[in-house]
Amino acid sequence: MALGHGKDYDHLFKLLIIGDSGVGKSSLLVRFADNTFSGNYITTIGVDFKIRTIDVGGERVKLQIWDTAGQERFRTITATYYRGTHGVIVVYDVTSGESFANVKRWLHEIEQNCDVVNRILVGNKNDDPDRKVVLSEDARRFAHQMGIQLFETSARENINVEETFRAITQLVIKSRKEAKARLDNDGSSGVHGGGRGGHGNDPIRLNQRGRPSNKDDKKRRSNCCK
Ligand SMILES: Nc1nc2c(ncn2[C@@H]2O[C@H](COP(=O)(O)OP(=O)(O)OP(=O)(O)O)[C@@H](O)[C@H]2O)c(=O)[nH]1
Ligand SMILES: [Mg+2]
Repeated sequence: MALGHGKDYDHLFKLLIIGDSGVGKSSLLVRFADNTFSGNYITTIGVDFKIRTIDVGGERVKLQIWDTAGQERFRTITATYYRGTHGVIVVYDVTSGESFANVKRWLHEIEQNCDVVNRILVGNKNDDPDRKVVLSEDARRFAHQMGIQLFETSARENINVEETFRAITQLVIKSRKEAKARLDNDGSSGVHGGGRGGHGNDPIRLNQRGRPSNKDDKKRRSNCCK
């Protein structure tokens, strides 16, 4: 294991959990970090975070996981927590069609705050078939359209929670390796004029219209890490 400079991990990633109020964001985090569950509902005020270190492919990954408030009145606060985020977990409640319909809104919020970021979709409370209203098939189709992986979980029954956090962590590791490979490539080809580690080898960013993005775009979307 290559642990550098007294650190007890190889990677430190910041993850963010978003979604409507009451879908079970805090419950998923508590299940993942402390392996507990409470049926009591204590709505999150502002933001909270927990840390857990996991082993992925022989590497120690320290996850700093931020749990945001779903309530509308906290929206202006939580937007600032996108800064430095590597991966976002968007949660809906499989027993609430409204929370599923609002996923589009949450994905839009990510777009507003991040240039490129890893995302994963989670349908929580998947533990009572009688109460389930968001069909797996519909959710799968939507996730496919959006190019996101879908996990149906239960924080209460501890179903798929570990798998969800591992999947987003693996996505982050993969995209970081790809970004590093791209940088190394650019550096050695000299296409951008700068040497390795110089300022001239930044890749040109394209906006949604395929044009080089201007400073305003960068400013608006520079909150997340790739
Ligand atoms: N049946 C079931 N209930 C759950 C599950 N996860 C959470 N709940 C319940 O749903 C309620 C809301 O859960 P929270 O985790 O507080 O929801 P939240 O998304 O953090 O809500 P905000 O902090 O208001 O945004 C609580 O009463 C939980 O016990 C689950 O997997 N299954
Ligand atoms: Mg909460």
